Amino acid sequence: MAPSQVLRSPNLMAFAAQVREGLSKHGQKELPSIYLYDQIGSALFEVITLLPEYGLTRADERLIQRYAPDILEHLSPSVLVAELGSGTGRKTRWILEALAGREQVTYFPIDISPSALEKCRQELSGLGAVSIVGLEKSYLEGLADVAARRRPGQTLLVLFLGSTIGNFERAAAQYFLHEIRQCLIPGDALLLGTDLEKSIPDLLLAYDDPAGVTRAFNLNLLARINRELGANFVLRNFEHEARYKKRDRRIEMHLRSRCRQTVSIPLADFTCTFQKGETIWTEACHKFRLDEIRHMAQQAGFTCKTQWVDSEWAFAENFCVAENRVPPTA
Ligand code: AVI
Repeated sequence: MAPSQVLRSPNLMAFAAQVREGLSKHGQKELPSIYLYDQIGSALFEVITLLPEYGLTRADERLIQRYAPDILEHLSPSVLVAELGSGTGRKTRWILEALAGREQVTYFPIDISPSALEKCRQELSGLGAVSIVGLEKSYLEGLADVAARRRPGQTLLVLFLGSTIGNFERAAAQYFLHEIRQCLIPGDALLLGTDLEKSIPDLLLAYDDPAGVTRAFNLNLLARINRELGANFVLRNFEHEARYKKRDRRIEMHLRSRCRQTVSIPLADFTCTFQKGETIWTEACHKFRLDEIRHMAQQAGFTCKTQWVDSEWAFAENFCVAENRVPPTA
């Protein structure tokens, strides 16, 4: 792509600006984790969800499959379902099937990626009583859009699955829940998937699997910068590292420079030097405690009515209902 064309693409400009900002930080260099999920990164993430060491997604799906009827019991008839991040639709199917057994349902997957929305539509297209309306928007813009479409008497069920909330800093996660609540009315519901604290060796294996899929997922971020911003990262000069930060109760993914090296990123108009051993922090995956989630929900104006916990992999599905009062943000 010629530079003049590139300048006309706001997404690419934002990507270039954030790469430049993150890599010019003094101290810890960073890259935003959202950029892990291009077409190749999303495909690699799908493989991660199948790895025996990464039990998170299977736990999420088991809980949804098992408790979909209980979720329904909490919801009055006439439900609109909005999902933040469309995923593959595999887990959502259980909820939609259960709802479709009692009423016509409209499902709004919300995702900035058109290809993710298309995949989700393909996966769920066979469900008779479900209309799928994909919204190519940010989570909160999409949710505000769904809220504006609701008719009187309709209840909104928001799905935020897969512990994506864990990829936010804790304060940002709290703020985000509050923002979700602002789009809802009392009685609306949020189903929130959260990965729980577990043994550190298990966590390290989940994020540094022996088959090297997570390694490829992490390194693809540099490959993406090469592809889209014309950079010259030599992937072999970086190694994947997963660390557990006890104080923050999170896994951090890093890319460690194996040598002193200089990389140029033409479309970000930037050259970056790495020392041997220096890392780029690419993702944070926070782990939660059950009481902490109840507290976060309450601070955001929800009551956590039920928490279902998987018996094989410590993961919780939290069913939260919007309260009458929205507390002010801290
Ligand atoms: C998407 N997200 C919930 C995953 C996680 O576990 O935090 C992303 C991931 N990164 C490496 N493996 C999985």
